[in-house]
Amino acid sequence: MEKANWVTIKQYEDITYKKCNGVARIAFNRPNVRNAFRPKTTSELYNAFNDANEDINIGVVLLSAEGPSTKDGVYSFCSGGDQKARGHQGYVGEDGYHRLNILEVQRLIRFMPKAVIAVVPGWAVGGGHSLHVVCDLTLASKEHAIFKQTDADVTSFDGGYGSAYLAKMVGQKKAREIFFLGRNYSAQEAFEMGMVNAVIPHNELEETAYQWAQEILAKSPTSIKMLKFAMNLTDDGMVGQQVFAGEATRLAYMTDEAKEGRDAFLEKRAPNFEKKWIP
Ligand code: S0N
Repeated sequence: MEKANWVTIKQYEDITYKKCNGVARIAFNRPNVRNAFRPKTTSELYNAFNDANEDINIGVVLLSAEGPSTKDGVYSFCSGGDQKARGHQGYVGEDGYHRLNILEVQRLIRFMPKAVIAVVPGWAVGGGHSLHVVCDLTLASKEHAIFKQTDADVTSFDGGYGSAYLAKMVGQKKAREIFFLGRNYSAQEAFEMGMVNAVIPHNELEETAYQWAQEILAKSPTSIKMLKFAMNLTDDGMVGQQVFAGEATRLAYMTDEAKEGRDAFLEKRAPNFEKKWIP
């Protein structure tokens, strides 16, 4: 397969954003603080994910990270909320208002009709750990990836996908261990507990992620979309049902029956649905 030849789409401060052959790559770019996210980061992430979502030529998104740190050469995926941007009432943006909006980013990853792959080159910690959990797939660096939940060290708690959904993934006991003890887990350990799809030699990680994306891109877009939404549905309650049904409605609009319903209304006549109740 051809190697990735990334083209920068937009210059951001806290992230990089590139595209190549149907794949978008969004990467944290604050390696000297272990890629912690501040309000600016989450708003840039949302903006880039939204662009990838809207772009009909993009089928897979990689959520990755630049690095290593120029200070000490350590690799990181993301260390969660920036504790230096955290005031007494929460995370403070440049405008002085308290906001973080990382959960909006999580929801966009979860509900977008495209596969999102977390590419974890190093530390995945706190809210950074939650982000890898909410992605559809996770690939981790064999040598450098470390998974850790520090929420209970800094009085934060991801009560949704980061914890409850994690428990569905690795089991209740293991998820409680991860959160209650806050230990470090290697890529291999994370693989064995079911929250990582593959452990990849570090220098092959990015290229492997691109190849996985190309494999997915060769599949039926409708199948990928409906399978993602079907697997989400049972955990997402009525919102999951709404997202799945929205796509079912889009497919229904493409039938002769739907065309007849629309035409009959516009022509001010009774519709003739031919009454085919196919079981
Ligand atoms: C990542 C860790 C384990 C790495 O340890 P290591 O390798 O020993 O490096 P350090 O020397 O500790 O760090 C290197 C430099 O990077 C800075 N830094 C690291 N992490 C952060 C961070 N999160 N914020 C700010 N700075 C960070 C260090 O300060 C150091 O800088 P210098 O060189 O200047 O000294 C280790 O670093 C670590 O444990 N980091 C903290 C992890 C953490 O607790 N993160 C926050 C967890 N909570 C969240 O993420 C909240 C998420 C969230 O926002 C949210 C989620 C769901 C619902 C709501 C919310 C919400 O709060 O709104």
